[in-house]
Amino acid sequence: MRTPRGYLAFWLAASLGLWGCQEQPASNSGSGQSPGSHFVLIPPGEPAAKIVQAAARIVPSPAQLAWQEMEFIAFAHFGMNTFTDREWGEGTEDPALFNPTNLNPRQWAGVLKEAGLRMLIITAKHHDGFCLWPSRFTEHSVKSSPWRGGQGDVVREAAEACREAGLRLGIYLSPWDRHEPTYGDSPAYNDHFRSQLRELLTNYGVISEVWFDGACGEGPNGKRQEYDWPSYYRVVRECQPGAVIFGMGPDLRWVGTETGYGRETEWSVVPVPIKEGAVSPSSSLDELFVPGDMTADDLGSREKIASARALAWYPAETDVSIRPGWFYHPDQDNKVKTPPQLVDIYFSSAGRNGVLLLNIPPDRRGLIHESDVSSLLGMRRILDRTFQSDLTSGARIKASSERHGHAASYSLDSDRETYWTTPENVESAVMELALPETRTFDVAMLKEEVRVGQRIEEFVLEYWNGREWSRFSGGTTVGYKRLLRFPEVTAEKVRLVIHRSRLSPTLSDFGLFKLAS
Ligand code: FUL
Repeated sequence: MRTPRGYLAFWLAASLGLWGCQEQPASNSGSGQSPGSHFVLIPPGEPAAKIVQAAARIVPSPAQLAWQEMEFIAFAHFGMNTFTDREWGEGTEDPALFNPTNLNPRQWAGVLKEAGLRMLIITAKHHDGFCLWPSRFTEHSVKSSPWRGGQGDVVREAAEACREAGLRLGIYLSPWDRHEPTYGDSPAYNDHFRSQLRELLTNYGVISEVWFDGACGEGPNGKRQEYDWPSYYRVVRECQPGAVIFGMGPDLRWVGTETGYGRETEWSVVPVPIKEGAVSPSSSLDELFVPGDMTADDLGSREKIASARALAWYPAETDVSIRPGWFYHPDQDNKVKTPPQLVDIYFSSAGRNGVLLLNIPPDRRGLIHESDVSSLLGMRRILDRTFQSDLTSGARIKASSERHGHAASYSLDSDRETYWTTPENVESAVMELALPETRTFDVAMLKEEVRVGQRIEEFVLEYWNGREWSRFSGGTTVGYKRLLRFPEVTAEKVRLVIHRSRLSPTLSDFGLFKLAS
């Protein structure tokens, strides 16, 4: 943690014009190596054009990039509610009710892996306070249940199963706790919460995501707990420097709905809420961040960033359940989302610059139910068949301009290290693709090289119909991955027209596909 240098230095430097959109150190994983930073403070009075340039240079931290590259991850809501048929428990449930008959996280991991999901986030403690691991700090846990004679640990079994299957592990630890007696006595509960967090982050190997839910249903006469968020972040950074903090934390934001559908325009660089008043320029985002509402439609347009006090790489995670509820309910066995519904959600989340977090709640046996398995595998078959052959293979590509060392052809190769871009300040471009023969497609994939920032603001896809260029798709943002679906196009020539971008557009991947059924 860097020591604040005081506010005076900031105002002095800013008023002398010495300090324009200065880049701040990444607050996690000591990411001094990245070419840019994932957070900048904007000095008061900064011209709009300079803010746009600063935004274009913001990049993900290494932990954020690793998270983004997973694309599709799983939630497992499992706990007391599984056995009481509820969504929000009261905290007064008898631990004796928790008794899965055949708990097998290896089955979960096997299914998730086969379905192409890369991480499992487990609800170690939901709002009812019942802990899936034998916490030293409460009796309200698996150790007071009959399951495995009180010797069981669901988090450990899940951690081992994930490690064996090559999946990452994340934990959900609900800040709102309806069982814990200290909840509402702020300092005491903050201590309790940090202790539980530390237990989970030190005893179960590598944890890649920590999920801080903002939900609290206490109501006007309920308990009031002031969470000491910065102190929670410090525990995460200390114990798991490679982890990202979701929701009430500064690394990942909630997309804003629980439908699985992200925004058409999804900026990963957005104004972030920070403490009121003057701030020291040497503060990290962890020190300044104040959890706030990030659910508006427009978060990152030029208009929005023009009035920002701070900008950060703060990408969207899109959560949704495979069933109507977050927890397993037997009467929802026939309401599991179908493979086409899951594919539609994938296109509208992972295909809109987000990471899809799909909840698959284990049942009372402690297994992923057969209906869910069949939907997941059906979805995977459609996605695999759709993306197995890229119809741009063998194509020639040329760009209206390219920067030295960043040829247009780099957007077609499979090398993840290479990308196309224009010289700085060339903010529009045309990329023309000549396919080796006439081909039919109805899906396009675009990817920006987010390791240098997110830049594209408006684009159109066109094909040559023999007489003129004709539009078949288009959009605003691209980001890490943009998937577009459109009525079938049969053509030999296709072009991407980037009408507007920040600084200089980049493209690391350009693909065309035929949707499988
Ligand atoms: C919400 C919670 O209240 C739900 O129970 C669920 O855990 C969902 C993912 O987040 O805020």
